[in-house]
Amino acid sequence: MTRKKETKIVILGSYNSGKTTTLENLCNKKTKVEYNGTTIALDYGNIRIDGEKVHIFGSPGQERFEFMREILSRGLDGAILVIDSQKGVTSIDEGIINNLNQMNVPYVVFANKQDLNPETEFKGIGADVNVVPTIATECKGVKDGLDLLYTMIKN
Ligand SMILES: Nc1nc2c(ncn2[C@@H]2O[C@H](COP(=O)(O)OP(=O)(O)OP(=O)(O)O)[C@@H](O)[C@H]2O)c(=O)[nH]1
Ligand SMILES: [Mg+2]
Repeated sequence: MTRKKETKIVILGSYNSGKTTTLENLCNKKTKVEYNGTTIALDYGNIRIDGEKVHIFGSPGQERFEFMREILSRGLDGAILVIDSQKGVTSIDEGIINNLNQMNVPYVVFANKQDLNPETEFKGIGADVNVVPTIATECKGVKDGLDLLYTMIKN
């Protein structure tokens, strides 16, 4: 019996950019492993889109967890890069973008914390990349952004 292919999406981005908050707003059932409010292993949740199961993994943002980002990114179908719009693109984000481009994986950028700084154009993000303005704490933009990524993965 062949198992139906399920989709794997990973949420990446720098420390404190809003990855866990984004995942919490996208998924009904979720698990997170945090210490003092920062992700130390992973977040996990799932959601159904068009009847198909989509697994969403949230990565830790701290630099020392590079190994965890690498493990979580194995076999991914698509990625969400969450950027703190106040801080812009960090060196960690640049590394993530390079990896995603090399792996030829579809991704969207969430320009998060729009309530603090309504900036959506960032140095280091190609003009061909979809940038979605989000306020994860208010659940604004995140579902539309996920739908956009899902469409990119399926096409
Ligand atoms: N004002 C504002 N605060 C936000 C927004 N999204 C997240 N935050 C806050 O930013 C802080 C970090 O959010 P998290 O979701 O834990 O960020 P993270 O990227 O998972 O952080 P790490 O796991 O440590 O890398 C929390 O205090 C959130 O409430 C937003 O859109 N606007
Ligand atoms: Mg987190």
